[in-house]
Amino acid sequence: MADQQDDLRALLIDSGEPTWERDNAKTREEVDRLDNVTLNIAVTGESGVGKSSFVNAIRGLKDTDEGAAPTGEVENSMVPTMYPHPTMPNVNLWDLPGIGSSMFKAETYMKDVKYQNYDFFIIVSALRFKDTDMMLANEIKKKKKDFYFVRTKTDRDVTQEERKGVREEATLQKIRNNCLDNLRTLGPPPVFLITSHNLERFDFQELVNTLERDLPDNKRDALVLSLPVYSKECLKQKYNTFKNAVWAVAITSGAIATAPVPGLSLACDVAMIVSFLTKCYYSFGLDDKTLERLSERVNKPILAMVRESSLVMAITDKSSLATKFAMRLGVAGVVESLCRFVPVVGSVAAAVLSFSTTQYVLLEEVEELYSVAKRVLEMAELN
Ligand SMILES: Nc1nc2c(ncn2[C@@H]2O[C@H](COP(=O)(O)OP(=O)(O)O)[C@@H](O)[C@H]2O)c(=O)[nH]1
Ligand SMILES: [Mg+2]
Repeated sequence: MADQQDDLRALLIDSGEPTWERDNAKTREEVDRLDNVTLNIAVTGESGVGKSSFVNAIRGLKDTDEGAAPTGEVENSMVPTMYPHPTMPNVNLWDLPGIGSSMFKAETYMKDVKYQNYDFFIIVSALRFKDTDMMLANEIKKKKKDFYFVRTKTDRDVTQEERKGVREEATLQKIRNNCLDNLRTLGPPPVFLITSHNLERFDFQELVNTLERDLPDNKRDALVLSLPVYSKECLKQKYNTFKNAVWAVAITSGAIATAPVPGLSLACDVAMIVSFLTKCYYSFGLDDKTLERLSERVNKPILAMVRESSLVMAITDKSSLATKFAMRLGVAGVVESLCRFVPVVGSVAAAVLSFSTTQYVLLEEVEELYSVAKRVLEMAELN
């Protein structure tokens, strides 16, 4: 990403406007992909294994929250239910019908659930490995789609085995080997032991890392930004994604500085910054709803601490955020207007100026949100 940024900068400085226009189209795509890419994740498996609980967990919701997938219910539908992400509407979780239900017909399941609509499948399994798990894995593979095998309710197994004096590591190893043995004919399949009741435990981070590696760039970013903040590592991944996107946002707003309308560049910069930072604020889990949920879960008063940050308060009240940035960028805006009087070289200089100002301001603000989010994790005692 840094190389890309340097290349674009060099192009800007050396080649003048025609190249600049072309590169701007490229960076525009980069900015758009944070907004416009859609990721559809299908969650499948037998009835009662914990599919709906998994869907809720990765949307950062408790089973009892408004909009959560109902859990502990008998499934009798053949229709996949879509659960859009509460704050990242481009990430959809699909709770597929349980394959243990009476309406299920093995031969038509994939067609009935419209398999072609999903980016990949998560097969959820619990307790014992079942024939249906294998059948599902085979069917998905036949359709040339990827699947990840998630063995959930691991917390229960660990507790039960501990009562018999078996250590956690040994229990995990036994479950893992059992899944791998059963799926062996499909090559080395990706198996992850998790509990939907606590994503920090076991292999959830490993699942995220694997998905990150497998997904194309645009889908990977959508996934990372949509996950709940359950650990420092996960927060850091989000922070890096935003930090890497800053140059694209800055360079796009820099292009607008070449427009021959005084004042336009400032207005566009501010709108873009407000939208970018608002996305960051939601992704870092700093909105009231998410914080209230976390406070309740860890039984600590976190919300008040977050409100001490003037940036967080400004984002909560969008109009004050716009004013804050209009003032900060205003000084640079004056210089941009002056540069425009010098043909070609002048407008390139204006673009570069706006690029660096915007980049500087954005990096500083993403950093502040990151530091607030880190303090939240510390208060919640999540590592
Ligand atoms: N201990 C524990 N219980 C779970 C876990 N995931 C789901 N459950 C429970 O298992 C039951 C069935 O879960 P549900 O998500 O409705 O299964 P579905 O039919 O596959 O959608 C519910 O009572 C859940 O609370 C988990 O990771 N750990
Ligand atoms: Mg369900």
